[in-house]
Amino acid sequence: MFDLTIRNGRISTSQNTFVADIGIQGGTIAAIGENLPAGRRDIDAQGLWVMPGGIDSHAHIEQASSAGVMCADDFYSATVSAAFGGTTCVIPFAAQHKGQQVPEVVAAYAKLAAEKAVIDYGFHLILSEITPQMLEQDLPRAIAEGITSLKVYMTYDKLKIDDFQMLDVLEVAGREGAMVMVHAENHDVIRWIARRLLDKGLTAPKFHGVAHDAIAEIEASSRAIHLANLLDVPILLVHISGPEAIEVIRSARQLGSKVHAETCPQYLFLTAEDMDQEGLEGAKFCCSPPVRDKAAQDKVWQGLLDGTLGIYSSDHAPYKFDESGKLPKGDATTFKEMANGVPGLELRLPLLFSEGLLTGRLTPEEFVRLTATNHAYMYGLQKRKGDIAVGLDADIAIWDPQAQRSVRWSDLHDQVGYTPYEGRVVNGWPITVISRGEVVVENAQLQAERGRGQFLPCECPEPILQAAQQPKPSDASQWLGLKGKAWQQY
Ligand code: DUC
Ligand code: ZN
Ligand code: ZN
Ligand code: ZN
Repeated sequence: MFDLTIRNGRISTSQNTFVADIGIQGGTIAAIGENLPAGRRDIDAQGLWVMPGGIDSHAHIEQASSAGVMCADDFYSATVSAAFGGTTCVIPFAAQHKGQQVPEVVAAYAKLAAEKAVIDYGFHLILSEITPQMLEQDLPRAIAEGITSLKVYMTYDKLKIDDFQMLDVLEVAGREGAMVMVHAENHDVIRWIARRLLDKGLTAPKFHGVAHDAIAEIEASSRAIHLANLLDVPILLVHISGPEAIEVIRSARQLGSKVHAETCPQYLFLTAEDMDQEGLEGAKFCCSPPVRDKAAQDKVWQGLLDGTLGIYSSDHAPYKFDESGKLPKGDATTFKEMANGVPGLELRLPLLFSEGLLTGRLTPEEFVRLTATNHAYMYGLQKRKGDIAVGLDADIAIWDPQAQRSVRWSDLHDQVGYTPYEGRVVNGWPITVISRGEVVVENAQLQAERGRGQFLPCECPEPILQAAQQPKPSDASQWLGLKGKAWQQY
């Protein structure tokens, strides 16, 4: 007898879609088939869509920004919010601020998450101060202990690393088996445009978008790709916002670069017009890179469809719309001082389900890969998570495709105080959410205890393993410097 049987749902995996039952035993999927034996509990999923729970591999939780602004969500509210939106696994950041040592940073985040998370989680590390101790000891150890992804920034005064440091990080990552995630924007381009705008008294939120010109994103993306090429290691460019960077990535991939890329709901569902509002209201829509225009949205959809953008994460960056968050100087806050980022943990899946899946833009399998499977492979969790298959954790979201909701922040479960998607109508909603075989959300109620979520040590990311097995770069790659590296002989 199973612990739980889900009956007659329309199951979508990363590979196909079919009607069947799922038998769950001991937290994992024990059987998929027709007329399975009863469970201690049976869930009737007739007419409902049964999909893997989402993996959100980019979320800032209980993290202080480099400017010292605290996230509104802790590991409890963030993971509750995620669960209500059909996400059953998150990979937030353990963020090093300058002066901190990696082991203490990891221990502090691990403790917070262990006490509060209601769904399973891994971690990435954010590196802001690259030291010999970090490169020689702390990173190899963290990677061996299951933190196999490292985020670095090319912008922000207190986070930015230089190219020399990036090469050091890339070398360690390549050797030890970690993925380097890059926030690619050219710091000086942004600073230079911003100074010009501020000198003219142009301080409104919409000028954030003007300052973060797409050139900043293309230049830094290209530079990051070339630095990775020097060492022939994979990288992941996070939160790609528009066509220019997508084109850079697409052509680099064609020429043999091992570059992977992520985008987020804001780049599909918001535009620069949202930032252009009375007073400081537009700050609710400010993130970095900024949202662009309608034409850019179309290109981002294309990038998802053609595989250039393989990862769809929220980049949940939950800052309240007040002096504790977005507006450190109250009404006098300029675009340069606003905390950057938008919330999205709960709505990431419903938005894509409504606008991608139900509109026919994405197949169910594409939806599954973009929201779960690709994340699992990217971060070395595919033996546990990311699909519906026998032996995997029973992390499942059961969707009602007929449900319709008008989004209101007051119905969500984060602590941010607003949502940039207020009033938007979404079709389809995850009505029952299961984590390791336990129902955690049902009838719009949370059924999970604080702290039930488990830490997931991540294995070596699949793209790193693949890169190690790839044949030598082709002739076409020659101009990228992928062939014949003289310096490597020495
Ligand atoms: N980068 C992120 O990854 N998230 C929020 C803001 C930022 O700059
Ligand atoms: Zn970033
Ligand atoms: Zn800015
Ligand atoms: Zn982020």
